[in-house]
Amino acid sequence: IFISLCVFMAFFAAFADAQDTDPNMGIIPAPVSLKKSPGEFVLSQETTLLADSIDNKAVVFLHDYLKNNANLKVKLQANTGSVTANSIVLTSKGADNLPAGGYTFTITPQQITITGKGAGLFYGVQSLIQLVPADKGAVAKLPCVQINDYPRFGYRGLMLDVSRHFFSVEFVKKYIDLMAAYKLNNFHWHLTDDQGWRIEIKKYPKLTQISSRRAQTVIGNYHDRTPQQFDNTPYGGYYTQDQIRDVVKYASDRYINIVPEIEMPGHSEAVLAAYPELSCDPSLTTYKVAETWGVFHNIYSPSDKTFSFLQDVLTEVMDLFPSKFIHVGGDEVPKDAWKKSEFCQKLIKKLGLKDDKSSSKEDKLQSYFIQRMEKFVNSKGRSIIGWDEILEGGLSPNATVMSWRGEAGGIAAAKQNHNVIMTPGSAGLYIDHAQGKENEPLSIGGNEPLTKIYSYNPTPAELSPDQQKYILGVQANLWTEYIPTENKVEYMILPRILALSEVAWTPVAGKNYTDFADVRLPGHLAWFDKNNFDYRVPAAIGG
Ligand code: TNX
Repeated sequence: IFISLCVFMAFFAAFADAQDTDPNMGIIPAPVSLKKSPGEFVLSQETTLLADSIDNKAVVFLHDYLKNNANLKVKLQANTGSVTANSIVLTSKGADNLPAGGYTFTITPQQITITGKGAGLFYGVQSLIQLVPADKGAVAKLPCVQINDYPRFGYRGLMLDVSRHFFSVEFVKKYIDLMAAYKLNNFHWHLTDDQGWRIEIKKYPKLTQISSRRAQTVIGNYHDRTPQQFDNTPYGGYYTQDQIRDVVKYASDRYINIVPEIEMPGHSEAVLAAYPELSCDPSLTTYKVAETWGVFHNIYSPSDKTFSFLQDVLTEVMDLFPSKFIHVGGDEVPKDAWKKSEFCQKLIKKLGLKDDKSSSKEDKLQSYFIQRMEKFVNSKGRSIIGWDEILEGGLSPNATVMSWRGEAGGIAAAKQNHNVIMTPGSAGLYIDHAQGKENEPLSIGGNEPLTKIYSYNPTPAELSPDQQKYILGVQANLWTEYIPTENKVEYMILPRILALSEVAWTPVAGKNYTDFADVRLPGHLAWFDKNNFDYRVPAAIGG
């Protein structure tokens, strides 16, 4: 009888396994390992939340979430050590050997236990939250499970361009909330560009008085060069330093670092409109905050005036943002203004810069520019990130490269033992591009469906395992030339950032597009519906 019982149980287990239509329990990004067991935990108003410390960020987050989103007011109590039935235990005890950002998460019929330190505990809470149906109230039944989880990459980024179009503090927080829900941890805030400067700098008031406003904006698809028309409407906006501090704290409460970007030496026309003395030709009176898109030829002069301006700006920026990384741009810098400038040519001679096969003397001048800024940033204990053009003319000694023009820049940088963040447009990470071929709202063009971003692997096979260690992580970018509204931001990022989160978090072996898109995603789309988020229905769902 015993043997036949065992055979039956083995058969039953195999059968139950084969029947498991949702092996990741709906969680996005898919955890490293998840084992279900029989039984369930009933979460209700009677459940107690026990924490090492009741003001821990993850604890506060969960308590607030249950109250505000699941209609469950659970008691919050410091854990005195005695095991209590019907409790959620959040603890960092026993978490010392977990990988950075890692957590374990166990549900038994008596107790939910999440073990993790710092961000790890917070990520465990995010996984739990995904199991609690929103607006349930009264009781939620959670199946028993044992999850061990940790991120594949330390840098899991999402960029928002607030220069081309400006977004309110309230909306930026919403963007940050979405990042937190999917365990993304670096918000790259693109704060300056030709079309508008968006951060208050006390020492240079004209940046907010003049550079933050443009007289009008081109309408229609400018990149297609269809006839240009303008909306004849002034447009502007900026964040005060108090608002920035508030957002930094909000993000940090969610274990999200904010990487501020101050563009140099290009994408700086808006600054030159206010401070033409920083340009190569201060006698010109035509500098204005740009009203169209693309690349502009007026750039900073590599003069002492410019360097002291940028150092002053970065000093205030570093006071506001605790981020180890400060992004200094460096992309798309046409060098014709430098070629024409007598001052630049003299400087090139003085520095002994010469054309060679791989770079022009002006490229080398850009490298000099970025290196000088890097020295300053490093002197404050921070590091720079630059777009991959900073490789041209020689990489600054400690710079991290954001590889956007394909992976080539990232590969070259890793081979030079430099840190890299992969964000190649060619892999679907330019989420300002359309999500399908037809019936999409006006966009810069392209066709970057969910499948494409999902299948990206940020560690190029051509790098050795040692070189792959320089790939800190991966990021998607939302440029907003054609994205003037909050709804459209949501539509462009959802659900693509869910695919991004799995690229950044889940080991390659744990990824499965069908499980992601057909099994787990629908529950998240329902959550978007409930919370009134706009999103793109992926083509694969519903036919
Ligand atoms: C290139 S990506 C840019 C941006 C544009 C974007 C449009 C990068 C570093 N620069 O200035 O907004 O293309 O997709």
